[in-house]
Amino acid sequence: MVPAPPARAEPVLDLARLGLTARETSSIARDPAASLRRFYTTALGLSPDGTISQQVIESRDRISRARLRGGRIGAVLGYDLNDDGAISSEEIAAVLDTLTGRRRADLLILRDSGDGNGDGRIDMAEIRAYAARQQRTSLLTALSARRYQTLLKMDVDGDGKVTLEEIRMVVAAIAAQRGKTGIAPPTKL
Ligand SMILES: [Ca+2]
Ligand SMILES: [Ca+2]
Repeated sequence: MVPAPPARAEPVLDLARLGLTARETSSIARDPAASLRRFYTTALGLSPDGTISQQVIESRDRISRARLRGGRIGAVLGYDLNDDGAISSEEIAAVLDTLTGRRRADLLILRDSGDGNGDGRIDMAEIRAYAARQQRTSLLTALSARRYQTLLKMDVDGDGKVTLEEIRMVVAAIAAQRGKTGIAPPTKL
């Protein structure tokens, strides 16, 4: 007796088990193709083959936060005119009049909040504390974090990783549920 060939049909996907919120589901159902493109772009922005996990997201988040922090520390050190590793009030005064717009606003914030111990100089520890404070007020993190959380729910096989194929399956299942079809398979990477 010849064994039956393995089924080629897409495995039945229990959408309810994934725990997507009604809001997430209807947002995907509204325009599945656009959602899929957005999810792929997000996933591929996090890892070269688009496979993501909590660990991948945390690691990428640490890297991008360090890069931002480094950029802010570097910008502040650009005001260290005598290269002694600290910013004095004289240095701030000298630089302030050359700046406009956002950079001027940032320097004013540094001037008014940067000197933690009140000794008239903003030293390296204070510059780092300033950069960390600035980072906490960033909006970008909260926005992308929400999309990452949506993607992490698409772990169809429950192995802790979400692949592009799993994302496609979930979006296709939601689209099919709402009577929309024609979700393209992922293109070869
Ligand atoms: Ca100080
Ligand atoms: Ca998985």
